[in-house]
Amino acid sequence: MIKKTLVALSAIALSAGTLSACGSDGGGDAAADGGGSDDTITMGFAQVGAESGWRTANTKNIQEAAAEAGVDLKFSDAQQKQENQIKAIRSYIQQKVDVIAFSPVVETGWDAVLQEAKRANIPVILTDRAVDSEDTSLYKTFLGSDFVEEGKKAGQWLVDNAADADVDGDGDINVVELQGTTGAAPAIDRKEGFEEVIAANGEISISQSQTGDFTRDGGKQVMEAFLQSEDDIDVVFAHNDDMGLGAIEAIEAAGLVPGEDVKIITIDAVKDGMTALSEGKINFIVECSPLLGPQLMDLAEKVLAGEEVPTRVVTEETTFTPEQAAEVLAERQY
Ligand code: GYE
Repeated sequence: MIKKTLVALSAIALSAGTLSACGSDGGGDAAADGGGSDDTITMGFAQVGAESGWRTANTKNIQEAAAEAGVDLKFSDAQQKQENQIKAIRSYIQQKVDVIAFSPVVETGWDAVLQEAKRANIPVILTDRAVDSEDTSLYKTFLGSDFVEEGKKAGQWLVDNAADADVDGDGDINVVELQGTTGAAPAIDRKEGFEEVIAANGEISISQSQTGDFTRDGGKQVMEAFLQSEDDIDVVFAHNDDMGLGAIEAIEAAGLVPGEDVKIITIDAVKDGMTALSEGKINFIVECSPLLGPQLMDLAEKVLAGEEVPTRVVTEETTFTPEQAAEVLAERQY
């Protein structure tokens, strides 16, 4: 535990009699009382879940970056449930970790637990997803992608390739949308960015839009329903690769050729998505990097050392066509 936090915590311990037993047995559990008296940073990380290839890569990267930086990481998986994330954060507050980082499953409903962290003097770093709290003093910084920009890049590809995307040649480009988790920042923002850009072309419209919860299975089921309810779908815009991969299964099961009979645009660029892109089953992927671990550890160290950090750190990302995917596939780590 770092010294600055120790001072703050001892003030809390004094005012809260129940905490006085902490570490008093001599052989106390260093992890339980926040890491002991050395300079090791203890971080509590409340992850969303394991819903997608992106999330798996993100978790692995954070765990590896913590080990590399010598950060004592306490990790929890909320199985995509906000109540589980709130419980995990409360337990980190109780354990008196030095810093809490989390990727909020949805945008709303965090103020109460973030107030609790603030009262306990534990800084919070938002990782990957934003909260909609008006009180920005509830967190130190937000590290992650610009999801509106990602949605715009996806929409721009469609506008630029509109002629090709009118698969049935009827003059209308009929798009179905597989949304991410309802209420999640990437679902809200990707939709917004995409809609803003496609508005430039009056022939492009979204006929159906539903959540597939960022999972492969969700994408497959929703796509099956879309295909049953209309037969002139030209384009699928999936908010992540996994849902796009699920849609490919549904399209193939319906006797259609993904990437040809139905164009597919996704976001993430994980290895399975890039493989499908290089095979022409997906037509375009907007990259969203899950490799946030090293920057997160760096920000945590700075915040705890009392250094100024930017309130927003945006991840740098690119886009991929099938040809570009084929070129980088061999080196893709995740
Ligand atoms: O795109 C999706 C994951 O929050 C950016 O969550 C992340 C998203 C990512 O489940 O695959």
